Amino acid sequence: MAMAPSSRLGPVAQVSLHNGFRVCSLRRRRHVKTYAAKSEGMITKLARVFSEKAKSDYERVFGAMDKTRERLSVADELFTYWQLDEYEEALEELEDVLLTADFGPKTAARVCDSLRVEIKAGKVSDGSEVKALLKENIRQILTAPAGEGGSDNPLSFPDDAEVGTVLVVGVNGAGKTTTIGKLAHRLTSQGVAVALAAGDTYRAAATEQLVEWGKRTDSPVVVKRGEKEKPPALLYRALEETLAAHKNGEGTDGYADVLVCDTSGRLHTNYDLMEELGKCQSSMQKVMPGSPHETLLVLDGTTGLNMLNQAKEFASYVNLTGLILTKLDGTSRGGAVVSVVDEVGVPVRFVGVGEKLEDLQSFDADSFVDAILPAGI
Ligand SMILES: Nc1nc2c(ncn2[C@@H]2O[C@H](COP(=O)(O)OP(=O)(O)O)[C@@H](O)[C@H]2O)c(=O)[nH]1
Ligand SMILES: [Mg+2]
Repeated sequence: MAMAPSSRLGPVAQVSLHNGFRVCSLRRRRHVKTYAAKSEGMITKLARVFSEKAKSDYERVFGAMDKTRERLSVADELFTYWQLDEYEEALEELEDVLLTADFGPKTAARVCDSLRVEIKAGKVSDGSEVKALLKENIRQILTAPAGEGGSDNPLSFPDDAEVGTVLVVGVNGAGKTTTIGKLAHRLTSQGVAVALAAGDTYRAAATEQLVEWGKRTDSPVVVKRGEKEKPPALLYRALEETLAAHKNGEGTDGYADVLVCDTSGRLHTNYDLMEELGKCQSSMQKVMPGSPHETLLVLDGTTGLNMLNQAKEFASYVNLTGLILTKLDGTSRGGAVVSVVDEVGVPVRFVGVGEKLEDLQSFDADSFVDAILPAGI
């Protein structure tokens, strides 16, 4: 649906002119765009953005998992003195160790049950092999939702999508807005143009926070227009404007390859607000069928197994396509990641490992498993 130019430019220009970053943003973006080959499709661009970061991600994830690794290191004693004829007792102890790192009763039992089956079948003979098997079982849980042959790319959009759309949801304080800032940083610094939508309309400070991230990452921000505009209406307008700007081509105000939408934090137990989230999703669908392409649930890793209830609840209102776990840098409850994926069946796409711009890492199951259970006993 075409928009009158004045309404398309309105809110974006207001914010940017007021903060004096619009002019600078366009100039810099043009520069960045020359770096990303023009013929390069968005999918290829994204694949490059994320694969280039893979190596440094590993070191950061390893560092962030210190506390969880420490908890699980108790299991190394079990593996060191492993005796096949006493495996039942050892498996019970292993289950307890997994519980201390918040693997959750269901997942801890499932992991140990499958070890038991393989031990009984004579597939392992010593502790180091049991540890390797444990790691493989966890890796399988983490990779199962994406399926074999699933995309390695933490964000995927249909090849023919003019603009990729991302809806970010979660409870208050989970880290949504910060994560959006980090994500915008990663994308824009590699030549992917990003626009942000300030869908958290209930608190003025929330919009200011996102506008600040817009400035830092050179991304235009669509903000609430008038007192009455509710999140579903704002996201509708944001997507419409972004599509219109995209049609007009690079250099147009609000031009973006990817639109990332913030939402208000809501308690997963608040029925009305959760319903509204469903409306946010459907208003984006109305503008662009198949949208939002990614609906990412941000979960605060320090809350451990509480994440599980939140994830189940959000999954019943919106079509979650991925999880982002934040604050893993400050927790020894990292095992909860495994239980959330196991029980909710949605893959982890990113992990937050600090408050800085660079502290958002693509999630890789192998690196994660190595970080919580390093090689050697
Ligand atoms: N240590 C750490 N802090 C984080 C991380 N992500 C977000 N935070 C902090 O968590 C707090 C809440 O973040 P915010 O983005 O405002 O949450 P929102 O309410 O979900 O939008 C802020 O103080 C952030 O700096 C992370 O990965 N690690
Ligand atoms: Mg926020």
